[in-house]
Amino acid sequence: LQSVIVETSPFDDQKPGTSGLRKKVKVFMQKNYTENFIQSIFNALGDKLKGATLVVGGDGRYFSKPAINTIIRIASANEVSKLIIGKLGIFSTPAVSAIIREQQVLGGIVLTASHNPGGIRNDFGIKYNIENGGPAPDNITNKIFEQTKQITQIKTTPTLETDRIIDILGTSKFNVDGREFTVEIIDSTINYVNLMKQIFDFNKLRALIRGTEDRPPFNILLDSMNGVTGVYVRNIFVEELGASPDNNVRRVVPLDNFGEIHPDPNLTYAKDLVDKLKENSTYDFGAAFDGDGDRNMILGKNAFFVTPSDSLAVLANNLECIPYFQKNGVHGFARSMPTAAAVDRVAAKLGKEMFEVPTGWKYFGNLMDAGRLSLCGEESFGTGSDHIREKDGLWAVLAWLSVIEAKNMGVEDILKEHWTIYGRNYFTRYDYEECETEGANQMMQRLEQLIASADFVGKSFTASGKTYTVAKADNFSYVDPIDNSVAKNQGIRVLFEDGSRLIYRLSGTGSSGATIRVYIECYEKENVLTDAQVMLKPLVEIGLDISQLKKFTGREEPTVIT
Ligand code: VG1
Ligand code: CO
Repeated sequence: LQSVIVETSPFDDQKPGTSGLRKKVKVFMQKNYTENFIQSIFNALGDKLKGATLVVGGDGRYFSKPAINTIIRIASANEVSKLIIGKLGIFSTPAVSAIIREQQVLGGIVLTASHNPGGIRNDFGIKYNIENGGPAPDNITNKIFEQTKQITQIKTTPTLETDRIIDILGTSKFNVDGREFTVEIIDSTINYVNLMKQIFDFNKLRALIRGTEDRPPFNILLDSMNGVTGVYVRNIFVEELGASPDNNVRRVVPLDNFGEIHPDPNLTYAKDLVDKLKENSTYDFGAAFDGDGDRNMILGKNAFFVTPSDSLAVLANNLECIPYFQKNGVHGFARSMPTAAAVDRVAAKLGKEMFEVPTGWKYFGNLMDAGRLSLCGEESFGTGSDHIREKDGLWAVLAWLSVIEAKNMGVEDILKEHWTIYGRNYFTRYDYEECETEGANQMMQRLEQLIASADFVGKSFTASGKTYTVAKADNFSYVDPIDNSVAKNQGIRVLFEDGSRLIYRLSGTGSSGATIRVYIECYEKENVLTDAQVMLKPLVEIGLDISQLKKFTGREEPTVIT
């Protein structure tokens, strides 16, 4: 086969966001749009690409197949020697990270828009992961973006037959420009399931789920939300751990449009699961995952909700019950800046290093590679450890079940015990999705000016009888302790004297308009059993007042509250 050069011209909107390039499917369908971005990734990799192996796969959403075929052809012409691809394109984000590390390959291309809806009218996405298995850091995504602005040529092999290639397991070899090019189609669950078996005690987890002579079965309900985790859930929970395919798992067949739902595990978009747990009090535990399998939501009996910030803190406090940490030790902890500081209290008590990084998993990678970080999380339903370099929804559920097994306690009791020891960081996030970009930008600019004004620090705000005084305000920036790279403009923070916080950010994962996120947190030492929305109401009012959000966006209510 002979490669050819196709002339092209740049698109000006291919800047990767918090987690890759995400756009409507129809944007990716434009002539050369996907081709340009793939070629730009390869251009940014430069000489490293020659003779390299890459992993390709994703959540199987609509447009994955044509995108994979495009990647195969362009990779073959760009002197990549081998692609490892999940059958039917199926590869959860954590499983991609795991196999990049296990096979020690150059990197991977993950085809997903994560928790964004899929299908022809919705979103597609492309993300590059580096050799440590993690999302490309800013210096690489910036390089890719530079390439997208300059690109003039695409190298491809149009005669390479890709039809049905990803439907069948096995290896195909091609000769392109006199070089051998290999495409290996694998079952992407195998390596991942083996990794989980090394990390957790499957015998104990099986006993928990199936019950023993002196303990009834612990009744779980896992919701894959028609996303990619379905195949992994069936494999791990049904086949390995003996869960019932009828009663313990749901929506486990990956669909390319996620059955028209929003595959985002939170109280709004996974309401179906919440309702199931409320209706049926024989369920002890519920969990949901997002489209690409890196997010998780944890629920207890009667849908008792565990905030991701609390989930992180509880796991941090109990890691020693998991064989992986018994063997490797527990180094430091980390959270993204908007994540509530519950885990900080655990770190302080256990004498572990604690890091606060910008939003996005890519900021955890260096710390993990340096051996200073074992467990981290984000308020956006992301939890994970240094077993890979992505957040990992299934790992989080297995970790929770390990803690439940070891403590022989239910979810709610574990949380209450935790709050009694550490106090409670109440947290909520208000999302205003698809606002007009101009209004959202103006709101952020005005906030930036406001917090810079001389009298802002020391100012008091009162709502519903509660008063908060500003101790510090800034636009968060972060210096990576390992490579000293700097990330600026990561969100406006208003920090109050009692430790309460208001944070404002614009999302970097949306595909149209602007999404404003407002993060609201307060800490209570004694009063730990109040409803979070009730507890945080005064701060929410102050947050809306300070930002004049309603005026700038015209929105009375948030789209989603988590
Ligand atoms: C959101 C979350 C962030 C997460 C990112 C990717 O980003 O806030 O915490 O890392 O999504 O998650 P943003 O910029 O929209 O706030 V996923 O599951 O898309 O890989
Ligand atoms: Co995701």
